[in-house]
Amino acid sequence: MKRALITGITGQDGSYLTEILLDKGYEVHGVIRRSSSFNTKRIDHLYNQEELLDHRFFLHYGDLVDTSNLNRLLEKIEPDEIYNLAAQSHVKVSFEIPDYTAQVDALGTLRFLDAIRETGLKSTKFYQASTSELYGKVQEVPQTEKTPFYPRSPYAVAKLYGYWIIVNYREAYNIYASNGILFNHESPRRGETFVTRKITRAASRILIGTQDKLVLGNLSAKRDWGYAPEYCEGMWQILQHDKADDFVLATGETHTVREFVQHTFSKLGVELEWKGEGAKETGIVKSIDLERNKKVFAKKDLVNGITVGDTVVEVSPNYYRPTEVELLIGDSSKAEKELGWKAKTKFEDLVGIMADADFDLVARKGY
Ligand code: NAP
Ligand code: F7E
Repeated sequence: MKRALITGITGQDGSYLTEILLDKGYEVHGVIRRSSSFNTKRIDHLYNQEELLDHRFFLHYGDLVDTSNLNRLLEKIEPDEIYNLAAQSHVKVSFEIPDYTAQVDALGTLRFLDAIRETGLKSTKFYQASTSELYGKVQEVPQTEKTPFYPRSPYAVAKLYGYWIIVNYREAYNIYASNGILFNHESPRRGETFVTRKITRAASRILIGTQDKLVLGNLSAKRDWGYAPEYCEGMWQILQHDKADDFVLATGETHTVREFVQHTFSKLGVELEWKGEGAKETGIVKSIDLERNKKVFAKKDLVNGITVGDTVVEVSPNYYRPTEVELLIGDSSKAEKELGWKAKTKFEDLVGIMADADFDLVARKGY
């Protein structure tokens, strides 16, 4: 039985990857941080399954800033595969805590690689969660494995170190270490402060009447958004390749934040019109299809939070970033050719999955 060690197991990707690896018959070990409140809600459902009783799913306390802890974990578990997903992953927050972001996202990767080297676990394969944020102020459209990097945030600069230390340890010490350069991937498990989830959650709450407005930053930023479970399967495929290498995973389509908002409301039966520009831009309710909501949700009376003419979207410069990444669109032909990986879920379907899940959650629980 193969043994995998996942850092960041309590995050969006960690939870999907755990399901995928348990399904494939792996023994899965996850690193969790000590927290003053529960931080395992994305993996709690796995506790009730046979895997735990089967002794195939284990959690260990740890932190990427604690070198001796990482060494101990490696010695104890001797994993065949390591997926390093742990990170301070919020780009805007990285401007507030740049030192901590570098400690975790850059040096955390180094600590792990060094632990592999020191424990002599040379056959262990290592996956590094690299990111399309490396391209930042893009030097080429679309972005491939060969596009030069130009990071635009402390997060991206820290991840740039992570990327290159992987390449260096691969070349210097012959460690099997690969970078997955993943473009944005989303799901109903996405953290609530990332823009997609913020939008689908807010739109649901606005319809039901528990929130007045959705306040966002740069509506014109463009992202290549895919569906997270497919990208987590891609992580596994990257480590099954005969040699360690770096791969872009992306959909090849790009959309603005504004389009994400428009499609979310539309999916929930509300058409918006946009007025003004920049920080004065607003999204106003043009029409509400109550019949459609009645059919889809069978909960017509729930959708009573808005009327035609209401301003439901506003812009606040508080959400602008000191340096922004304006456009991302990836080309994952290499992954398709060498791994057989291709994104399947289209933008509108992704919006639909997330909007439905959040509407359902808000309707049932009110948040
Ligand atoms: P996420 O939901 O923010 O999860 C981050 C995980 O890292 C959480 O489990 C978190 O633990 C853990 N963590 C944070 N700091 C840690 C530390 N010091 N020591 C140990 N664990 C720590 O992120 P995600 O969306 O799943 O992304 C997974 C990885 O892929 C991240 O490295 C991210 O930077 C990268 N990435 C993400 C995307 C994307 O679009 N999602 C794209 C490219 C790359 P808590 O639960 O305790 O906070
Ligand atoms: O922002 C704009 C914002 O925070 C997307 C992380 O997983 O993907 C993620 O990073 C865009 C940006 O994701 C708001 O300015 C507008 O242009 O959802 P986000 P991100 O910065 O792309 C990459 C690949 C990672 O690696 C990261 O770990 O949306 N935007 N208004 C906003 N963004 C947020 N968060 N909140 C707003 O109100």
